[in-house]
Amino acid sequence: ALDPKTLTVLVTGATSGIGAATVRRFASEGSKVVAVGRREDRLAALAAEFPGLIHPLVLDVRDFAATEAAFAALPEGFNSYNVVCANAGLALGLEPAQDAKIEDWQTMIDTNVSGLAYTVRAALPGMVARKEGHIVFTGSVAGDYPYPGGNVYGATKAFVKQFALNVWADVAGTGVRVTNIEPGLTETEFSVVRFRGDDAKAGKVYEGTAPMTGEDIAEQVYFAATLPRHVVVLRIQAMANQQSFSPFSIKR
Ligand code: NDP
Ligand code: 8X3
Repeated sequence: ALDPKTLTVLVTGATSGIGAATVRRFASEGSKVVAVGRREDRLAALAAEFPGLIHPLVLDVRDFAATEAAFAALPEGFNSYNVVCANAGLALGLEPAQDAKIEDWQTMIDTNVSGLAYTVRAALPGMVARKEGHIVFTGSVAGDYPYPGGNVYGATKAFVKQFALNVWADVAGTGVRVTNIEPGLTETEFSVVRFRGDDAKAGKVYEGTAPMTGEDIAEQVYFAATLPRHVVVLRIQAMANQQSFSPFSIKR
């Protein structure tokens, strides 16, 4: 396996959930981490946990010009990142398509599709030039399996899945690797965001079951990113032990 101390990991969506756990997983092994998110106070608190190892980067991934400029301006010691976790994303609402708010759809597309593509486009040339890198996407089981109310959210994650494979088609042989991590039920701030701060409603999603945690997913990211360089895991899909599929529904 790769020595984690040789890794510089850029993580988008580092202020919470899977991204924050990923930052901690790598930093606790001595990797350097560029931690990206919009909430500055969260990034500062995270950086204080691992003095000298974390570079906080306040950034909205929906802004390509800002993303490209910020990555190009990273300081010595953090500018030769060789793992990029394109993780920032969100679901908004669970209404059927005919009732969903168009603003919510726009925000999900802007973040999960455009923002993710911007992150890759801004980070990729440097890694290809350095002949060493790894893009680890956070997709979702929602990119494979439909569910009522999943409409645009699931479609953005289907984009992530195909985009990951298409990026791999381009970078195979350059020294850059690609992995799409596709989690199922994971308790983070995901549902609080989806239900606009309604903690009780968010809590019900995980009630009476044992969801995965951000740490569980970070472990999968860490596994894929520390494999020897001749190994590429293209996809990892994981569900909570008590999660499965629904049968087809027949309307009568
Ligand atoms: P959280 O809400 O806990 O974390 C989401 C992160 O994304 C936050 O750090 C947030 O930071 C960041 N983010 C959102 N919008 C932007 C933006 N415009 N610019 C920069 N950062 C942004 O949820 P999760 O940890 O669960 O979500 C992480 C990823 O995992 C998402 O892509 C999600 O779709 C995916 N996922 C989650 C699953 C789950 O069940 N929890 C299952 C499968 C996939 P800030 O607000 O500070 O900018
Ligand atoms: C998040 C998982 O099943 O809530 O991507 O859509 S799910």
